[in-house]
Amino acid sequence: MTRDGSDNPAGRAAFLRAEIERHNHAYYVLDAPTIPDAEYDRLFRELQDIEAAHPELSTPDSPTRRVGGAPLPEFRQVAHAVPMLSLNNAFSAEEAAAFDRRCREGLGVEQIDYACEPKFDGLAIGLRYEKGVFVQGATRGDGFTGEDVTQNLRTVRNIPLRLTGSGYPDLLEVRGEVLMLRRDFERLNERQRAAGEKEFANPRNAAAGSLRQLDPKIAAQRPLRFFAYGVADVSTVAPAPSLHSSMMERLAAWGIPVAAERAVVQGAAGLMAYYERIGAARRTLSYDIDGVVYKVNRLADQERLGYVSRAPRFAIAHKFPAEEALTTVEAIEVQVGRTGAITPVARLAPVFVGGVTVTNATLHNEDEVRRKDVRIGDTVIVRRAGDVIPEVVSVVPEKRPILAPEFVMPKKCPVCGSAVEKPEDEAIARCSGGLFCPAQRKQALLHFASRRAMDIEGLGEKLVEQLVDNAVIKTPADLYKLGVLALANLERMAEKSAANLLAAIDKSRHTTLARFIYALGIRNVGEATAKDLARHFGSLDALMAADADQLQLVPDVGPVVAASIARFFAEPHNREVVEQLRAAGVQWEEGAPSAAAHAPLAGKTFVLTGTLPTLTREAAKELIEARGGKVAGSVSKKTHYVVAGAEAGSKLEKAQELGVNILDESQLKELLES
Ligand code: JCF
Repeated sequence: MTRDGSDNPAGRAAFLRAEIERHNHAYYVLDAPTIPDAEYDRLFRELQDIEAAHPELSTPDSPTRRVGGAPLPEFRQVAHAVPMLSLNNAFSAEEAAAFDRRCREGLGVEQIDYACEPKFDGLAIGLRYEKGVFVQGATRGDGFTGEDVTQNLRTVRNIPLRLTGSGYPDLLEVRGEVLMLRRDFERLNERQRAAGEKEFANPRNAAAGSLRQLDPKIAAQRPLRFFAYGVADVSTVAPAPSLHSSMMERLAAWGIPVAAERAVVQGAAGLMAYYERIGAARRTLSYDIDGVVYKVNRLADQERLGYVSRAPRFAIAHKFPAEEALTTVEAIEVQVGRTGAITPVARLAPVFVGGVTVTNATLHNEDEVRRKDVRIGDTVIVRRAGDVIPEVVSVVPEKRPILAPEFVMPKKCPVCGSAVEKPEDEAIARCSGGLFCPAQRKQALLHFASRRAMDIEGLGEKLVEQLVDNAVIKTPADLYKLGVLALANLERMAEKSAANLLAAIDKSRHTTLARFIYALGIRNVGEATAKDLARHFGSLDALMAADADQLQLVPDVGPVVAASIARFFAEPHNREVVEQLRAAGVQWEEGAPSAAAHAPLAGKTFVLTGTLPTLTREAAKELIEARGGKVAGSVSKKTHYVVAGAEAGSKLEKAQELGVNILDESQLKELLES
C-alpha cells in the first residue's frame, strides 16, 4: 500500500482525512495555514467523492461531516454525567481578594498558585470523546439536562472530530464555550445585511442562534469556535496530571482549542496583575470576554475545597465592570406579571449598551424607585451586564428638568382595576385580581404554553392577547376546546396557522407529570422543583393530596414552597382547572411514589415513655421514623402523640396536663398501619 493510499479507496480516504484535519488544525487552531485554500478545497472534494461512491467508507469523524448532515428534527435531551455548574462572580478587587483568602484559609496555606484564563462570553457546552472520537456534544441546559447539538457541533471547524497525539483516556468529556470571533461576527452580519436577513446584536447572540439552528447545513455556514476550560467525565489519564494547567496543556496536545491567554500566577497580587493585563488587552482579543476566571491550580486542592451549592469553591469569575450608558426616562409604567407582581418599568430613549439597544429598564419595585428617586424626564445611567435585564443604576441629578413629578405606585391594577396589595414585610406589590386579571391570565397562558412547560408551538403573545381580550379563553383548559371557528375570527389568523395551532395544542395533550406541574404556574415552583415533585409523588393525585408537612419531605422544598403548593391546590378554582385539563385528555405516565413519599406520619412528633409490652423503644422509634414521624425526648405543646407503656412517669403526666393524645402499643400499631 502506498503512503498516500492512492492504490485503494479506503486507504486514500483515511489519508485524506488525516491531511484535512492537519490543515484544519493549522488553519483554525494555530492560525497558520499550511496550504493554499484551493488545494485544501481539492482534497476536501476528493474525500467527498470517495465517500459518495463508497458510503461504507464514511465515518462519523470524517471532516466532511462538518458541512452539515440531515436536519435535526428537534434537540434530544442529554443528561449530563457530571452536572454543568456555574461560577460565582467577583465584581471588585475586594471580592477577588476575599476569594483568595477563603481558599488560603480552606487549605491552610500562605500562598496559592492560580490558573487564570479569560472568561469567554459564549455558550457552555460539553464534548464527549470515546476512544478519541467525538461522539456527543450538548448545551448546558439547566445544568443537569442539556440539548444534544452534536450535529451542529460537528460543523464547528476547530472542534477535533478525532483527538490527535496519544495518551488520551478512553472516555473524555471536555467542557468549554462556543463563541463567535468578533471579525467572523462582523462578516456574518455583512452577509446577513446583503441577503436582507436580520442582523445579530452581538457575537454571543449570533453564536447562540447558530448553535441552536435546526438545520446543520445553516449551522455549518456560521463561523463558530470552541474553547475549552476544563474536563468533566474522564476515565484514567496516565500519567494523571496534578495541575489544572497541565490538564489544559494535555488537551491542547490532543488538538482541543484552549485560550492562548492562559497563565499561572501566584497569590492575590498575581490575580490582580492578570486582571489588569487582560482588561487592558480586552479590546484587542479576537473574542468577547466579560471577565477573567481564576482557579486553584492544584487539582488535589480543588477537590479539598469542593463545591458550594452549584458552584466550585476553588474557582471564581472576576467580572469586568458592567457596561453602562446614559439615556433619558420617557415614562414610568407598571407591568403585571404572571403572579400579579407589579413591576415599575422605565421606558427609555433607545440606547446602545452591552451590545444591544435598550428601550426598557426594570425599576424592580416601589422602594427601589424611591431609593434611586427616578422620575420622568430624568437622565439616568442604565446598565446591561451580560444577560441580565437592563436596569437603571442611578439618576444624574444635575440634569433633572424643573418639573419632574415623583412616581406613585397605582392603588389599582392598571389592567383589571383590582386593588393592589403590598404586605408590610414584602417589597413586591401585587394585583389582587388573580386569574380575573387579564394580564395575569395572559401571562399564565403564555407560561402554560411555553417550551419547557406544555410546549405549544405557535401560541405566542399576540395570539394570547386576542384570545383573552375577546374572552375566547379564560383558563388553560379552554385551549383544548378551541375549534377552527373560534380561531378564524381572530386577526391575522390564516387557515393554515389555525390548523397548525390546533395540532400543536392536540400534541401537547401527551406530556409528562413534571411538565404539567411546572405548567400550572404555582408560585415558587420552577422547573427543577416540578421535576422533584413529580419524582417524589409519582402521581398528580398524590401531590394534590399532600399537606405542607408531606410536601416538605421533597428534597429542596422548604416551608415557603410547600405553603405555595398547598395553597394552590386548596383553591377550588385551581382544582377545577386541573380536572378540566384531565377531562380534556391531557395525560402523562404516572410513576410510583419514591420511598420517602410513604410518609403518613410526616410532621408528627412522638414521645415514648415507659416499657411497651412487645416493642423495644428502639423498634418503636424505627417504625415511627420509617413513616416520616419524629421521636422527641420531652413532651411539649408541639407533641402530637405520647406512647405510654408500663411504669410511665412524668412524661405521661405532662401529656395529660397538656391534653396531648396518649396511645398504648396496640393503638400505636393501628396508627402505623393506617
Ligand atoms: O469562560 C471560562 N473561561 C469558564 C467558564 C471557565 C470555567 O472554569 C467555568 C466556566 C463556566 C462554568 N467553569 C464553570 C463551572
